[in-house]
Amino acid sequence: MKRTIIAHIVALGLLSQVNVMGQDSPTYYPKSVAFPPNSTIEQKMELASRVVPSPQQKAWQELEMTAFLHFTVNTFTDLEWGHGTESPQIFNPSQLDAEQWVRTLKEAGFKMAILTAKHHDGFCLWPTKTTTHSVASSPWKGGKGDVVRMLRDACTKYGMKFGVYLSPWDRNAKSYGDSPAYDSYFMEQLTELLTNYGKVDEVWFDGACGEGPNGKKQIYNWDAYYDLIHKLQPNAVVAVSGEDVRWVGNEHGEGRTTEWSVTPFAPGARPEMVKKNAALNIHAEAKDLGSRELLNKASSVYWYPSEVDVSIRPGWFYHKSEDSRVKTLGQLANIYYTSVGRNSVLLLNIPPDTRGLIKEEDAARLKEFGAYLKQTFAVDLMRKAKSTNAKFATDGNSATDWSPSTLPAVAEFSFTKPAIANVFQIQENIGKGQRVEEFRVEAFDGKRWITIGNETTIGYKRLLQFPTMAISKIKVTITKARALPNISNIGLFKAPEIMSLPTISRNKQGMVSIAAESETATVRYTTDGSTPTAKSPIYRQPFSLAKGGVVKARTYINNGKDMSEVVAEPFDICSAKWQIVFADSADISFPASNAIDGKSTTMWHTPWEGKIKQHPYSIVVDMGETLTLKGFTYSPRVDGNKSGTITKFEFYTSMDGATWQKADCNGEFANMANNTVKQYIRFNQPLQGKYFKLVSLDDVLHQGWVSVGEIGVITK
Ligand code: FUL
Repeated sequence: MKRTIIAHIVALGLLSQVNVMGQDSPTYYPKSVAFPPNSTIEQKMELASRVVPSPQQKAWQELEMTAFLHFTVNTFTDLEWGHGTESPQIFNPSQLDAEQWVRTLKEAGFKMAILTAKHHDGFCLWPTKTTTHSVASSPWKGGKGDVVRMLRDACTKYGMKFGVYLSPWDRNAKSYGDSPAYDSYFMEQLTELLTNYGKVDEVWFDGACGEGPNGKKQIYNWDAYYDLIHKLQPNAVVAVSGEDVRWVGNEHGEGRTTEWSVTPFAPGARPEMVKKNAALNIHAEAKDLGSRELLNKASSVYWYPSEVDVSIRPGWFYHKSEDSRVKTLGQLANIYYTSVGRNSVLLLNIPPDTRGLIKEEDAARLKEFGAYLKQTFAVDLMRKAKSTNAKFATDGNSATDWSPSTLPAVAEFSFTKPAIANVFQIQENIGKGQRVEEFRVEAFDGKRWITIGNETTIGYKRLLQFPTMAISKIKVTITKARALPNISNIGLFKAPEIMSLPTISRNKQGMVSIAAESETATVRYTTDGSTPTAKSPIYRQPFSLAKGGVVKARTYINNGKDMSEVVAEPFDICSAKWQIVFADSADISFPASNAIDGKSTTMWHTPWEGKIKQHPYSIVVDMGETLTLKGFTYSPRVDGNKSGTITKFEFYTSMDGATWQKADCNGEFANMANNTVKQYIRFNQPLQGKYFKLVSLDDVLHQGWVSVGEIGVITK
């Protein structure tokens, strides 16, 4: 409250200063500002433009790349969320080497390592005095080990920043749910971590809790937690359920294209902040966290920057079954552009395995990723550019420190020798706030101006990828800002192009999309069965193929010099006219309609908890027209989990949905246990029907229930 009153007074003072003097005042608001009552939107924008990061938030932002290490009993039980009942006996890494973790991370360019000192299962990776549920009760190093200490020492040795993840939700602690008792247990754990291990740079409080409506209800004393951290580690940032660093809102590695660090989204988990956000109807996942409309409704804004947390594998913890699903270089590069390149800090998780080592596959990929970044950003081509408009840079000839005095503001540069580039970089001086709301980048290829980006926010860093081109002039126009902006850097780079296979998909309406992992690659395709060549059409936007056909595509990089293999995707009739007539049952999150929605990532899943019915399960689809079926297709779920995947089945068609003919075919999806891929089942005799019915008889894990990614028909 005290802080709010002071901010009001300061804010009013600033407003009169600006009005009277009509000039730029150097007043800044570290972390937040409250708007005086009845402020106009212009006054709010002016104040918001002067909110700046705390010194630790600024230092954190400049790290750009940080790493997560998810490691605990889950590593040994193959689970993502432990139950809290695991025996400490199972924790026994055979070769744990925290120096291997830190060396691997450092070589790839990471600046901080954050360890799950305690995940939701409550097992502590350090010999805490608060519980016996820790490494001290494990056989590892005869109960004398301390993973936190080993990581701390390795970080010190290699000059890496160090952070701790301590899960507030604790499935093991007896006191969990008895709020004051658990608060003191939790704070004792925090105290140990924040006093016995030297400097801690980030404290990560997860917001997750899976207790459900009948679970334990713990009311956390956030005020006390935050105070304790400020006292013990005043330079640490507190993330997610903390007041310094905001969760981006997803776990797949994607920051918003419009990503505001100055936002009405109130930081942390204190009840008054939660209330403020509820009143504005905003949450971490909200699309808009900084528009003028939102600011107009808000009473304060905060410096609350985004952190993008994502795992290098599908899961957060190590699972042997995911060794072949380590993200590709193309995927990691994309994550970099959509996190660091979108005004966020990347927090990439690399989970150590049961040996206590970063697995060879992950280490090799990190090495490639580090080399890719090094090569990309080694030479800033902008250093060779000349500014062609005097109004631009302060030293007349560089791409740094541009503080225009009016808007729109244009900065134009020319190159004596064309610059071959595919990545554009722009940064605001966040020491003076985040201000730009709209900007445009155009490049002259010797013949015409080509728009590289028509974008919104910049913030600490914005990267734009574009197909490799020879640039003789480049122009940046800032069209809209909360206040006159301060650009600290403009850069231009040539990233090595990454070869990747195209992925071809078709939606329910029959529109085909083709994607390459790398935005700088060119995709060429055919629909007539021929092999795509350098003369085939370039894929630019989705096209219709409702009645089916074969799409063949390949990617080209390095100006067409290198090409990928051909990927072919056969499509039959699309499911635009289809409707579910009947499905035995479905979990509320996995409705039967997901089986015919054209999306392989969604699924129909029948209930799996409590007393459930066993096979057969059936699903009946009305195709909206009479077709002659030569077979059908079954796509299993694609999330890596095989549960519910059908192995034995029957298939029927019907003209009226009442009398059914059974298809004459092999009733087994073969080898599903080892290779869960799309199945093409052909009938010995074609069958007519307006309806079809798939009946399950068994599933791969013999659990008795069913999951279906997608069902299709074969008419060709
Ligand atoms: C989530 C947790 O539930 C996951 O297990 C993981 O730790 C991730 C970083 O946060 O909310």
